[in-house]
Amino acid sequence: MELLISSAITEAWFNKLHKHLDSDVIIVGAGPSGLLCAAELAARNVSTTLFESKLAPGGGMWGGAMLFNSIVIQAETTYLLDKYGISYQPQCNGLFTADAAEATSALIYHAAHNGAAIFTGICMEDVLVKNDSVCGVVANWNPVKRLDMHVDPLSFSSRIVLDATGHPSEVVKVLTLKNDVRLRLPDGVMKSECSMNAEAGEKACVEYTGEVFPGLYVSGMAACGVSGSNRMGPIFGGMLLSGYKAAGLIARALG
Ligand code: 48H
Repeated sequence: MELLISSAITEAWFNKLHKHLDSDVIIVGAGPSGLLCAAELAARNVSTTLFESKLAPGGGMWGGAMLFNSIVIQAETTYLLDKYGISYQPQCNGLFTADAAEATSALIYHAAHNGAAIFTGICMEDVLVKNDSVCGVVANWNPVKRLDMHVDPLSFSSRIVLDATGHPSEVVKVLTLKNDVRLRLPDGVMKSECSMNAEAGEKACVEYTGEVFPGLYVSGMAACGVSGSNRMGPIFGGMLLSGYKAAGLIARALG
């Protein structure tokens, strides 16, 4: 019995890996914007691979604010909660709250159920750049990175990569550190995130969601970060709208 269990797990996992060595889209980071984008793309039969460095997908949505695990969303975002079966309660001034555990687990479930392949514990450490275009990522086990083990990574190709790594904007950071590139951003360079301003940050997060370099898109806090926009605190409407917008742009680009 034990060996049958081991065999079933390794066969299923390596089948998933082989199927996703090459995909239409690689999403790096399974926070709310990456998960929403993955769920939307997979629902359109786009082959979607999601790498998350932590054990659990969900990013910053589990924790709400200061570990008070409720999230806030605006009235104009509730249609996305309805679409993904997440319940919410009205508060004041057009704001709503949702349970962080329900909201996060719903996004994870729909991304996986719609067909996105979610790989956890795997960390993007570099990008593939060919013909002046990003065409995949280089990844390794997160524990290997953390233990600073000298182990070479594996490469994964895709037509499009989405940086959904949140505050650190890891994919754009590594692209600009290792390559002499100009980004499709004001001044052509990556900026740093600015201090808290909820209204401005929510607007910028959606506005700057898009392609920053051929083959490389940004969403969520990464879109705020690279554009030098404000953070917005524990309001998640912008993250969901950003993931939704990224999926629409990417689906259109794939044709
Ligand atoms: C693989 C990686 C890597 C890597 C990071 O931070 P997230 O939740 O991302 P968003 O942008 O969808 O949501 C942001 C939101 O949670 C938030 O932080 C807000 C609203 N802050 C406002 C404020 O003022 O503070 O998720 C990103 C995910 C995480 O799970 C990381 O573990 C993962 O990306 N990640 N995965 N390879 N190199 N780097």
